Amino acid sequence: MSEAPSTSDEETVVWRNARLATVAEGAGGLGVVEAGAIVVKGERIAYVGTDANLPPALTRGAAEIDLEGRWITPAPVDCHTHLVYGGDRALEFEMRLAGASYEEIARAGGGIISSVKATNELSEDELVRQALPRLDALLAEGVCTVEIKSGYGLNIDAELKMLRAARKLARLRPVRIRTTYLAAHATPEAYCGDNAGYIADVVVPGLEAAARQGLVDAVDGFCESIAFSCDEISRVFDAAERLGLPVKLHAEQLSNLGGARLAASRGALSADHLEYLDEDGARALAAAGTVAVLLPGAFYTLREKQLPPVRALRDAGAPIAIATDCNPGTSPLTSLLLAMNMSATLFGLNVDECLAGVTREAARALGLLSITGTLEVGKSADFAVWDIARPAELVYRIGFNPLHARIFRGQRLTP
Ligand code: DI6
Ligand code: FE
Repeated sequence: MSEAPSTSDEETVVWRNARLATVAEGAGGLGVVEAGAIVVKGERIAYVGTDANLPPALTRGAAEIDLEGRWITPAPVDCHTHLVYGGDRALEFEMRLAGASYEEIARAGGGIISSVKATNELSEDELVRQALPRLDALLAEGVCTVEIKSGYGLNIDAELKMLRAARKLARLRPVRIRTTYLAAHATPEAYCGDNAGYIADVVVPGLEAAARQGLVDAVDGFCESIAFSCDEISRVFDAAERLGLPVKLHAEQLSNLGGARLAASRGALSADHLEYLDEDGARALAAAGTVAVLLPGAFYTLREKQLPPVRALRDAGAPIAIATDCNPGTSPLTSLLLAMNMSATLFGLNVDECLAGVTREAARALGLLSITGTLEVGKSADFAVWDIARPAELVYRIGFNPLHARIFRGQRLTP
């Protein structure tokens, strides 16, 4: 995958007197460079290293920005969101706090079906309008790349509408958006539990339409006893394969159906949630290079007790990413900083794993590692400048945003 190349007459900017966490693979830990500098030529990174070694040929006539010792990291990537949806579920939350059960809430019109109703009722423009504040919250923390799923339409027109709304966000804000088709999220009530019928009538033809219209970058499904079985998801993955689209999967969130193994066997980009993953599953992910995406916002909101098997993932050598899972039901979270803190405090990830999890590994989970996710020459100049004394502060604080500047494709943007 490539983006427009830089041309030689483009503006050059030198960001100097900075401390860098390059997060480059093989650099060891966070790839820290003290007294560092980054040279940006047009949209791309042309140099990453020490201030002292800056090549004069690169910096002649360049604009200079003194960062006074601030830290630069790769721009965070939110690799799993359901950011586009209609309405909210605050009332349902309130009912739950008052002691209502899920059944009672569903009978009162709550649950995922209420988000489907609200999403179907809105126009594309209204969906965009409701999604913008959530996107802006992510961007305010330096995020430059966001994955957005469909999955609250559950009919072909509404799924396509969600994907168009997600793509439109990238025309309204300086951000890279990747869209994922998730019609296999729930089966609409009218199908009375006929998952196979829904997949044949809606999920597969909708995917073909989305691919024809160039609206989709990847295909996802919800593999769970309350959603779709491995066999049913396989039909969706077959269609993705025919269309040449990469796959990913919500797997092992509430039980172990072997979804992660299925995802790995299909060379999936990622398997997400994974609280109930077993050691075999962790080894399968590692062997396939499928990224394990942890979603602490859903774990927290659902007051889950089953922790994702972080040690098994580490031992197997599986790549681990972190995302918000921003959605109206189980993770109304729009902060990757908080997701990092939760991953450390709830799941036991260390600082290096947290920071790599929202940058390098999140980019890998989207198939974008050649473009973004680390500070390396040739990549898109997507980075965040922070008012911090050490990277641990990004993980340690709760509800505090130390962003100084967000740089997307070489453009400095106000937070
Ligand atoms: N995993 C979840 O927890 C949700 N979707 C998913 O794939 C729930 C979505 C919702 O309740 O709106
Ligand atoms: Fe999700």
